[in-house]
Amino acid sequence: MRSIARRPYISTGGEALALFIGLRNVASRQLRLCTQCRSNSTDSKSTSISIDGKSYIKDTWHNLSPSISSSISQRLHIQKDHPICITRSIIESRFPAPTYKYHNTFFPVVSTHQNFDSLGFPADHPGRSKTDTYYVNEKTVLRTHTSAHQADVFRANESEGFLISADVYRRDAIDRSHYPVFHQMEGARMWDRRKVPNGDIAAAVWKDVEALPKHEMKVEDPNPPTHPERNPLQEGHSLEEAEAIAAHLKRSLELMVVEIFSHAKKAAIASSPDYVDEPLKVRWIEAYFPFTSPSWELEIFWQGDWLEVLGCGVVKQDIMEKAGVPSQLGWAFGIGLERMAMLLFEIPDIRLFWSKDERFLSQFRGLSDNLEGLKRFVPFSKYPACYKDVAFWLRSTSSAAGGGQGGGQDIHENDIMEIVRDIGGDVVEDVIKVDEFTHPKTGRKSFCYRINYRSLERTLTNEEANEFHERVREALVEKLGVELR
Ligand code: FA5
Ligand code: MG
Repeated sequence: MRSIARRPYISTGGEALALFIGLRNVASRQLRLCTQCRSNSTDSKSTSISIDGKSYIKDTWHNLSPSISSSISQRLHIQKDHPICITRSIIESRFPAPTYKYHNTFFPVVSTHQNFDSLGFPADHPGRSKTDTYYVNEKTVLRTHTSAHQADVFRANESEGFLISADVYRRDAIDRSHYPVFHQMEGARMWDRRKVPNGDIAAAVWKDVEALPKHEMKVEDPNPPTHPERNPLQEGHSLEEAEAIAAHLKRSLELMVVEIFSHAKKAAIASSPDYVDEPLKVRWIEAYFPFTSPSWELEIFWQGDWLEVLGCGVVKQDIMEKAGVPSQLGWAFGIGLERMAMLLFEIPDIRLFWSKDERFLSQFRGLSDNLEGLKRFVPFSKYPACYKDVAFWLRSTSSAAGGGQGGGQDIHENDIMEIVRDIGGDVVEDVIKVDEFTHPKTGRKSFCYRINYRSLERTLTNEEANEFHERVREALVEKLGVELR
């Protein structure tokens, strides 16, 4: 377990997905019960759904819960003075226009082609499963990452580089650094063989690396730039090209981290003048994505553990070819904006980003216009936790939390998480499996989950927690057919 994003996660389906496409942070998230569902509407009987004024036909693939539908399009990344918006603009400052063109308003509903096929996900890739992705219908999803727009922006070919910030959606488990709606920033930078002097990409990229500022931050990077099995060089790229592109990518992202932490340090000093700076620990690790090779993730040591903040790599050349720009080579990355904002402001819980509480929002007011006033977040209070367990038998043929392998009933842990989310909303802090048992004679499986009910805004009474918990128990029986113990 290398980061808080990698707590033990027992869904084998999820883990397979996670390891394969780099969506390794399959711990958890949950939903607020939204009070401002204006235009997005769905009900289980209706045959269509309206999302931000656009109508979509529902089919058997449709799996948007009412709470996820109602949370679409809040676009925290463009809400002035919101910490996600402030974090976005600090990162953008390291990727200046006109080299980088900014795209901040792409629509969240995309085709499965955009989200998966255009990026080379195989047809049977677990990332496409209904347990991990929100489907509007068979061919349409809520984007699970900003990479869904990569190919289109490469095809438009309007700039040497770009940044795409947007809300993204994933079905997942529940904890403090995961949420079913979060924000990512995609970045890319290309060099064109036909435009660089003598067609020498490596030389042109190194020249651009030299033009980037240097930094003093210590970075662990123990692996070679490419590795034949673990992190292969692409056919058609020379080692010199890949090394130069990797150097530009890593330096650019390290400078982004330095920028965030220089603001974080100023904020810490503004909050407590006797603050003692601790050296920042940052490391590159090898990764895998179907659309980059070689690939890496960047982790930052935070609050006693490694936190993964981004994935990146050298863009697969067939993506450029299919986008009609075969002579271009370059890099791409995808950053979790919540994660960076948590580091910047010391925000302890990802649910807070959705808070409408003045005690939260007022702490960031004015910052979009003047970053000088940036301070660390002051938690308003830590309200008591209320733990409740639910234990149940699966139907005898089922294989719970196994993504469906083993035959029989199809229960995936994400289905359990979604039931809890839909009932408890932001009152649930986390959900963990605390026990698993197979009956020695019947072979029947039993699970016990511990749900932590804790509001960020007030003390929850035991009666209220009991009421949520009772509804969770009933829904587990009704929707998953389990037998309570
Ligand atoms: C991706 O989504 C890739 N599209 C990133 C990428 C882009 C790779 C371009 C290569 C080239 P991943 O699933 O690891 O990768 O997510 C990227 C980041 O999003 C993570 O490092 C993390 O910071 C953030 N993230 C992922 N899941 C969650 C979540 N549930 N809640 C909050 N942040 C999350
Ligand atoms: Mg990842």
